Amino acid sequence: MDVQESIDTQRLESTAKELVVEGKGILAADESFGTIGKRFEAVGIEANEENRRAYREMLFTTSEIGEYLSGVILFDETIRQKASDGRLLPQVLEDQGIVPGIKVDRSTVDLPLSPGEKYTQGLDGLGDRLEEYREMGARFTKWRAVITIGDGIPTRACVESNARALALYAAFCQNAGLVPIVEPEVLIDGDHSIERCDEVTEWTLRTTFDALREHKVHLKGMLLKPNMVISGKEAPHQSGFEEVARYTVENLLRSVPAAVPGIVFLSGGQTDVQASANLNAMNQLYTDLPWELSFSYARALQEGPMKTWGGDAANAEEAQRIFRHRARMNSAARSGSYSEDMENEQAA
Ligand code: 5MM
Repeated sequence: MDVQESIDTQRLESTAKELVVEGKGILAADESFGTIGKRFEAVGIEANEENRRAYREMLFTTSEIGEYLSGVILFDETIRQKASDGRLLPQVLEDQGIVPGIKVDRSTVDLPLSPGEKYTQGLDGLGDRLEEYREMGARFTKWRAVITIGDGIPTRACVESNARALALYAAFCQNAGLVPIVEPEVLIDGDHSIERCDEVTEWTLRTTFDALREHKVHLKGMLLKPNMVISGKEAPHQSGFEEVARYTVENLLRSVPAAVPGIVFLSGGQTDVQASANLNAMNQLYTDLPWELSFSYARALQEGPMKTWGGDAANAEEAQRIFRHRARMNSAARSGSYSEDMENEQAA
């Protein structure tokens, strides 16, 4: 039997399309214990289970948020938690018209014998975990690989081992009827130029798609979550929106098959306004692309609301207003209709 006949390709394709529907994008709320702990600590929130639950309930119950978000990526703890009214958090999302998804990697470890490089683990037992998540209402998944630019790195060992893991993950997910979001992130950390980021991103994407094809992944039933092609955070020359947009889209045109329905960027340490402006520039400059260009931001959607909420229920309404505004800005960026004036509307 043809492998494509053994999986429900139609269901995968329609979920993938739903996630990149016009005007909507994805919220990544899948920070693991360590990551959310660091983000909470930075704004003075105590990292405990109740605060993580209350914070995510605050985000997910924001009114009108389903107009701007198609999906939310959850963490294992979150998919099992309930809102104050007793509904499970995935149900809260469904009630907002948002598709629940789940991060299924088990974070990065140091790549052995490769100083400065990471490998993402989590393939063992993945098939069983996917069955459980599907029963809990998840319809899509995410796995993040990390590629670091530095002196003599990335190595071929790092790029190829992570690409292989991403492809195996995607194959497991499609086999379980879940749409995989494949996230190979080339980090913004460092003083490298945009040209170096371009080169490493193309190598990473080409290697990842070679592996996806080898594992017979149905490209129409997956999404890609890449970094934008951008100057290193410490680079002396910082590229503007138009340069980032052109480098990124030209790179994707060379590296990503047209069969992939959508590309949902990570924000990777950009400011929230920068992430909106860069996405907007891409959609303004390029209007006839084979895939949708959308967002799957964590920090660039959450920075403002998390700081304002600060662990105090009294601030929830204001935090939700800021969150709704940020989601609306990125929704506008999807069609190239975002502008600085729109940012100022909030301040007024
Ligand atoms: C790169 O991180 C992903 C996108 O977030 P940004 O928009 O902030 O770059 C994000 O989904 C990330 O994978 C999660 O926050 C989980 O990270 P950890 O390291 O906790 O698994």
